[in-house]
Amino acid sequence: MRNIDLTTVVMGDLHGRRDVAARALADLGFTDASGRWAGGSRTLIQLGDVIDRGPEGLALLELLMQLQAQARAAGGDVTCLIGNHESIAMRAAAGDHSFRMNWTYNGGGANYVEWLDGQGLHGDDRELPYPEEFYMLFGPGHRYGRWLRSHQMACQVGEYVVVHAGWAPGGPPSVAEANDLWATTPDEAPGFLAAISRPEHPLSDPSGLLWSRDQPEADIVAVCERLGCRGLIAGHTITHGIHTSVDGRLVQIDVGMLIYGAWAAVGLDGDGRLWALMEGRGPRPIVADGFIPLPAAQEAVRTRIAAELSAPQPLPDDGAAPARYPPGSLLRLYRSRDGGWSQYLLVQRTGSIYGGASYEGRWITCTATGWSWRPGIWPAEPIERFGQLASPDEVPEEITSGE
Ligand SMILES: [Mn+2]
Repeated sequence: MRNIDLTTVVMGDLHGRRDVAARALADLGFTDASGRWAGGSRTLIQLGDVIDRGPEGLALLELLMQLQAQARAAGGDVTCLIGNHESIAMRAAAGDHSFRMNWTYNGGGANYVEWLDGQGLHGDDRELPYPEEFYMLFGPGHRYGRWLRSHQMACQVGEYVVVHAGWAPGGPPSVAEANDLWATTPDEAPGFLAAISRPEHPLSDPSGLLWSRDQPEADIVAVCERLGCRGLIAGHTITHGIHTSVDGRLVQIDVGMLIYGAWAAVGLDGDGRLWALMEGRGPRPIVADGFIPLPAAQEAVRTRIAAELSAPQPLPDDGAAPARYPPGSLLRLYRSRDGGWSQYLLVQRTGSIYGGASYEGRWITCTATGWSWRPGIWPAEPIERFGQLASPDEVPEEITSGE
């Protein structure tokens, strides 16, 4: 890997795979045999989603914090961007119960288990909500939370803008503006929650920097023109390889390191040319739209997963009994310790989402202002893992029976 002089390397979603990250850093010459920064004046960019799902998200935070300090002392840098998973953790720390629930149902419990293990404790990540002390790891009073607040929303490298997920045409007009919006966001709740709840805030925009998926090509073209860049380098959506599209304007690098256990990244050489970097493979220049698959060992896994995703899902007919919770089941998905905020799902049918089974029905929320519901759909696996059958009298009858 060191035969090309790469001034900057961009790495995607690590999701708790400290093992994979450590191998990448060593293979790419960023660390020495003792794990210390050996990248000199080079820059490593991590584009978010360091925590959640995988087993060592907190250890990865520690590793990246240390490397960043060592890199800066050596004239290099480790630039970290916020991913949607970091944003969820910060919202959870700010006391947002909706996001405390959302976090668990999106892999946040892995950090909780890791945190318990670190103290020699055992626990069950289904014991919702977690202790306040755990959530506070990602608040402004803890060094993890403070460090996340020092991250950027996006950065520019050569002719490219690097961002976690994408960029809506109506989003911030520049990288600097996006970073300003984040830098001026108050640290403490409720100011934090009030600021990020504004529709223009990049932390929350569902089609924006942290959450965008499947952006139309015309939007990518418009955004690159607006930002004045050659293209976007982004992660967030697993592409099972490095995928370049829209005439080089979108380079997607979340290959799924969590699933495959192999690292991948892109690098820029001194002339601003982009290279695909993968574990066990020589660097390959990215010169045109196309797909660079993972090495052969991972390719077998990729083929299997692709086959599973494309296979017809053996779902029950609409209204038929799902695997575990039949229509009519009332599930309690989350309840705050004081009982003042809770979320239920009244199962009405099974369906399909993200290529897998799902539960559909009435999402019932109880807040300080009362009860409300909306239709919703969620993957079956986390519902079955974290949801618990509730007694019908936990929810007012007009909410479960009304039109
Ligand atoms: Mn993401």
